[in-house]
Amino acid sequence: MVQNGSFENGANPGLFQTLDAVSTVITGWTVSQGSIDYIGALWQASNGSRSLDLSGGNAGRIQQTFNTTVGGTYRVTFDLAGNTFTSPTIKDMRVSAGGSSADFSFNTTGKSSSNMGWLSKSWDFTANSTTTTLEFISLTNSFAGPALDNVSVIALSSPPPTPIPEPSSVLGLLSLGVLGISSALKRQS
Ligand SMILES: [Ca+2]
Repeated sequence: MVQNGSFENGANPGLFQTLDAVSTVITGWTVSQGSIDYIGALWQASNGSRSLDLSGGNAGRIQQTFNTTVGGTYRVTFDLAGNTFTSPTIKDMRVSAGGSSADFSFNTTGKSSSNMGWLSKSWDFTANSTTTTLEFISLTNSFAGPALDNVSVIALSSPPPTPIPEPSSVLGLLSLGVLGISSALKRQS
């Protein structure tokens, strides 16, 4: 449901490129607040060859909007690590969609640019609109923030459909109708 969730498509960032709000350099995504770093060769991605540092020069935010079903439940999965070049050691971030959010953190102790220690995270939300904006927000106001890659969204369930009669009960109704007609015919005769 998410376009370019691995951030592989967009102008080549080289080592890395800092993108300020409101950048749309990364296909499908908008840097909507602060700044982020679009990471190329600077460190090991979890998927493909590009990823993000959600803190560019300061705490940044990226977002993407997609179609959803009101009342449907969705699972966001993503890979989380952190920029190991400088403090803080613990990188904090927030994921938000459908009017709710969850916070995640990553401890960079013992990690490096060639051993990022990417962890898979997931979070579920219920859509409250026919379009939903998914946001990843850095809570680390530094130039070394949480690292993000490999975002995907899947639908877990749709809201209950309008009840329709089961085939068996349709047959039941039909047979009742037949009985009604035949008894009416009997009464006539
Ligand atoms: Ca990637």
